Amino acid sequence: MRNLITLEDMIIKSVEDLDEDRVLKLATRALNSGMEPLVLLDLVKEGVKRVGILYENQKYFIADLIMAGIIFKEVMELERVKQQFHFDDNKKMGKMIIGTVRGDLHDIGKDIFRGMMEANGFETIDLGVDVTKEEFLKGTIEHKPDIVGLSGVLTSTIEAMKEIVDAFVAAGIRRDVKIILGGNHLTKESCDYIGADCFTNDASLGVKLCKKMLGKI
Ligand code: B12
Repeated sequence: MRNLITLEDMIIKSVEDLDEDRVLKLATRALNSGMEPLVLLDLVKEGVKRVGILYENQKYFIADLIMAGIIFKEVMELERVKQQFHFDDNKKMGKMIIGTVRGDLHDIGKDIFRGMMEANGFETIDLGVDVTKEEFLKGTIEHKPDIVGLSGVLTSTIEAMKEIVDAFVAAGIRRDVKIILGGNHLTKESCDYIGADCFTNDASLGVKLCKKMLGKI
């Protein structure tokens, strides 16, 4: 147990230090010794959160944020982590369309949530990043999803998310879909302001909320 705690701390610290090689070595060692991929991703998330704080405090710069993003994506590419996201080919839970909203290029959290939805039997359509209200409307009319997922981490995405929900209301399709928001900055108040059905900053909880909204649990 003592060793496991040490390994967890080392993973967080090596992400914080942006030591790419060490992160990948430690992550591989952790997975080989039985760590759940989702636990590993939470540790990496904690590490990049620290990178974000160092950036805010001007100890790190934009190149360091880029590096944190690269490291996160490399961990997501490790075979055992990828397997976590692709075990259910029988997509009958429902259909979701998802994207990171206008003005925001952060896609790591979106990709994790999309992967977890797929692993839980949802068919997903990913519109990518910096997605406008017009693109969400077009995609929704074309694919007829049960759920629309709006992702964003920048504070400014509150307005972009509201624009999208307002566009759905104006087009008369708001009641045809459930809308879930994801991002660390979201609160109950912002969710109510945006007019979505629910929000979360935890991808696992997001999957549960989607199942609940469709009456699958
Ligand atoms: C990596 C990173 C980047 C990378 C992104 C790479 C990529 N491909 O995504 C790059 C370098 C591009 C980047 C750019 C910028 N970034 Co940046 N970035 C980060 C950093 C360090 C990590 C983000 C991340 O991936 N976290 C890990 C993921 C797993 O967490 P997550 O996104 O929250 O996702 C989880 C949940 O929210 C949820 N979830 C996510 N989406 C969805 C969707 C649904 C539907 C559901 C249900 C759930 C869900 O599930 C996920 C797993 O649990 C954060 C720091 C931080 N604290 O997050 C800053 C941070 C987000 N960035 C920040 C800033 C300021 C910027 C820039 C403006 C910097 C600049 N001056 O250019 C630009 C903006 C570019 C743009 N237009 O988007 C600020 C945002 C401040 C704010 N309040 O708005 C942060 C918080 C750093 C800081 N502390 O200052 N960034």
